[in-house]
Amino acid sequence: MKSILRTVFIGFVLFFLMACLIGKSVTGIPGASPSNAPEATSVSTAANTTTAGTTAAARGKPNIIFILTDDLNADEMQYMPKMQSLIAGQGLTFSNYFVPESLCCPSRASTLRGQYPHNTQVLSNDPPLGGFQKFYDLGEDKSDVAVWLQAAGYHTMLAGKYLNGYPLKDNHMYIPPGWNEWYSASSGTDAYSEFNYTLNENGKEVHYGDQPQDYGTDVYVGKAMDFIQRSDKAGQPFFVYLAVYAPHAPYTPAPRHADLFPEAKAPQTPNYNEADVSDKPGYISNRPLLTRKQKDNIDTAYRKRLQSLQAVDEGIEKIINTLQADGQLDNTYIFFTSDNGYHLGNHRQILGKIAPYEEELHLRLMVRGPGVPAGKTVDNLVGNVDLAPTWAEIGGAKLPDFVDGRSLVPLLGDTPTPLAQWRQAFSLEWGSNPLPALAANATAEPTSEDPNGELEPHDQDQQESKALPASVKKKLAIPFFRGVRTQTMSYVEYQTGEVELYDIQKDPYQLNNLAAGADPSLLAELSARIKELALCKADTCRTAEDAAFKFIK
Ligand SMILES: [Ca+2]
Ligand SMILES: [Ca+2]
Repeated sequence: MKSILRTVFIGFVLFFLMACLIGKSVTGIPGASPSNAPEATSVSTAANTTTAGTTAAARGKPNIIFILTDDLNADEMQYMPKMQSLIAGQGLTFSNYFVPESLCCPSRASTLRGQYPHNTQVLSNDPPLGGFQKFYDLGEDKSDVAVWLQAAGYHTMLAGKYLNGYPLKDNHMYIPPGWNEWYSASSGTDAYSEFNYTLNENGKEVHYGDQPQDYGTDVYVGKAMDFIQRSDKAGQPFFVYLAVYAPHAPYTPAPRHADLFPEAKAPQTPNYNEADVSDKPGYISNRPLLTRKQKDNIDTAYRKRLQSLQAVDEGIEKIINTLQADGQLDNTYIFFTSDNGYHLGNHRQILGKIAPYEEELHLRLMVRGPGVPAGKTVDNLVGNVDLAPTWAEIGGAKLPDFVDGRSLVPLLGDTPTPLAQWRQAFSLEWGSNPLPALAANATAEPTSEDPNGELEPHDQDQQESKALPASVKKKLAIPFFRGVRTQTMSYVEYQTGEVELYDIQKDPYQLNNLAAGADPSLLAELSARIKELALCKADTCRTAEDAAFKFIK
């Protein structure tokens, strides 16, 4: 706790020093409309008098910046003091933001298309269940949020990680439609290490080596800053999709941050190395307690993860300074989140994702922008499927009929939609669609293979699993599941017939699976809702999500 406070404090001090040095308020005016005068006036006194005239109001449409981390969990977001002060502190924190599937490629496909994984059909990182190849084969890149925003007049750019499995094997310089500028690795998985990688930069391959200035996060941030300045000069509204690899394995920090957090240890939450797992499904209850070596590995990973985040945090400040200098800060929405969460010893899992627990699925979304009140929290149930429709509404883009999610614009102002009039249920998913047997066949075998395939560096869970005998490996594989998250409960049905029910308000660490002794009416209601959500499309998703529950007290 002390170290968190210290980090936050240092962040605030640096932030205010910096604000003083550049002689203008970086804090902006919370909730100011683009036409509000004071901020525009203060900006026009700065050196950029040529661009000051091209202010928000004249340009019409607001800019949209999306900053996406990779595998960052909600707890670790505390270690980004600049993000906390410059985005959350100047905007909203969505406390109930979820991803339906805690895995890179499915989450990113859902984000780009506004659809649950069972509708994008991108269900894993690699073919045949998923990967970029599947997204491409299904033609989904021809209609995603980049295409919609570009059609609405936006100058669009992607820097960093796209979908796992990009580039295509037989067309490795392919750039998906909708992107005016493109900076993504043209050489498979090498960008995860942050050094010695090659980018496809708008059709030209550029290699980055092993020098400090080649560090991936810094490079992507630099591309975004350059793009923002050029778009601003051109007088075009812009959409930036900045997807850093941090803090994904192998968790490489920038050299300047490699000595930070020397004492940090993974949070010893009540479910860390859970003592009694007899309530859990087999893939957890068959796990032995963590060994000393595994605990050390988790702590080392945790330190490196926190270190690797610091360049992202600095990048956020640089981008905000760039917007400020261009007079665009008050006309720009900035969204920050992660593609999925991560477990570090929770429920005896080592390091990884996919399982339907809070550490994996329950994230935070931070948003600042025109009219967004500062420093507030919104508790409505929202998720990655809502991002594309939100950006489409902000940008005045036409939304295709296939979208499952909903715009968050009604939640971005001073009077958000009341919880009772909002979504009551969110779908949780992992595995083939439809499931071969959804809670119908207790003997069905878990079929999850190696979900990370070769399309991203393996997490410790996969690495250790590889060395185990096949029979043990099978016991520890996460069976396919469908589930539902409500405001207060999490309910999951596995392909094996196992079920889990948690009261998240009473048991936020999911220590006591209540399924065995639960009210049969409640279980039946939740089970019926899962079946509706698992098969829903567009309007039928929203109907299934919005229906009130009778048996949740
Ligand atoms: Ca990820
Ligand atoms: Ca337990």
